[in-house]
Amino acid sequence: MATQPPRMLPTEDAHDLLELASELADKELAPKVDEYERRGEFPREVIRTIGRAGLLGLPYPSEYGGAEQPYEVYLQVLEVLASRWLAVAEAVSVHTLACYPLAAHGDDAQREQFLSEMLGGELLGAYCLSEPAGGSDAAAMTTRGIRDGDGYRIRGTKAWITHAGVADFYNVFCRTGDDGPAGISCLLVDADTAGVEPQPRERTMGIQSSPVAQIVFDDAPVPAGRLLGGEGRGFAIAMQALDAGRLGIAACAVGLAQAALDYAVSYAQERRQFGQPIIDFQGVGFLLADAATQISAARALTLAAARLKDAGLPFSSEAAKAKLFATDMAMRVTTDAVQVLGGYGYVADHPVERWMREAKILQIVEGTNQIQRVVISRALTRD
Ligand code: COS
Repeated sequence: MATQPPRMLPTEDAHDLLELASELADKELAPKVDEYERRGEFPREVIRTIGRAGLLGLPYPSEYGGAEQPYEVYLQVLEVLASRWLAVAEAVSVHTLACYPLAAHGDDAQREQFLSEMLGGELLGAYCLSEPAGGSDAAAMTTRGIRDGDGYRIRGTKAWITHAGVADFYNVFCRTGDDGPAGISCLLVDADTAGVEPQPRERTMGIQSSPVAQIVFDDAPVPAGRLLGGEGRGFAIAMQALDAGRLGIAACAVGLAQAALDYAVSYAQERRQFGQPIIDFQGVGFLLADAATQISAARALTLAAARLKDAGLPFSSEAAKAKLFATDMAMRVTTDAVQVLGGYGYVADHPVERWMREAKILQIVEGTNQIQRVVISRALTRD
């Protein structure tokens, strides 16, 4: 595509994976997105297909059915999926986030038991951190994991849970002690546990095919063997998972913006006013040039952060910068794409109005862009 620079991928394998993802996105995602979004139906079968194609466990160890790919490769696959169907790419990103606590902090027995099915997409995951009274101040959570015999009972309400009601397992961050972040633990909970009660779906502005709801935990019993990483380790696990997850959101933003640019460019080449294609007016051509530049910058920032992660170097602040920049960029680019189409951009006959609505959530999920600035500014003053 002329609107996109050539990709640099580290291996032949990565090239093949990206090709596979593009084919799958064209064949399985693009033809279905409108209908599923209109009906607000979660495409569970599509996610299974992505799993069977080996694209759900890309950054995880091959020992457990992952593809052991560098994060920079996983993110480029995510970008391609997002350019066809944001909700599906977000589902892959959230699932990848939900696999992190077990993959990185579970013991061998725990990994043995669940990880392969998670990475193969047979089990879909969700991540329960936020609560109705607070999402940004994650350490202020009040949901409790109360010691009960050999295990725990979870009591409280989690909010904004993507995949609520359709997930097979939930990572639940809850309070097993009173001492601030150090009192938080992470429990892996089966969705069909008694007392796990997904509430009615939120009526969202966009990505209607992605179910989001509160989950009430009404003394839900969880065996001690479902504690990941030890008591009191939950907050650090949650933050590490989010560092990586924020890069996933950045990649989704890049894919969404790329789709909007591609659409706006072809429209502007065809649409004629005053005797010429509107792209030949500098007002339109320069706007699209700025969009292309911003997309390239966001992609470069995202992949640079991923390469730090792949090299085992600290990347938290760079991930926050990528999430902040890429999602603000996607909001601007999708809004401009609507403007390029004029009145046609405002009606549902074209996808740009949907993309503009979808971009908004990316500025909010996995830490609002204000929280990204908190992470970045604190890093500026840290040794
Ligand atoms: N990786 C590992 N550990 C981390 C970490 C990270 N990225 N960030 C913080 N921690 C650790 C700290 O080192 C500290 O541990 P010690 O007390 O042992 O030193 C502990 O966690 C508490 O850290 P901090 O004091 O920075 O916590 P705060 O309560 O100030 O919160 C922010 C920090 C605001 C960054 C955090 O609450 C946050 O990210 N909020 C947004 C949550 C979010 O993204 N929600 C979206 C929900 S998922 S859709």
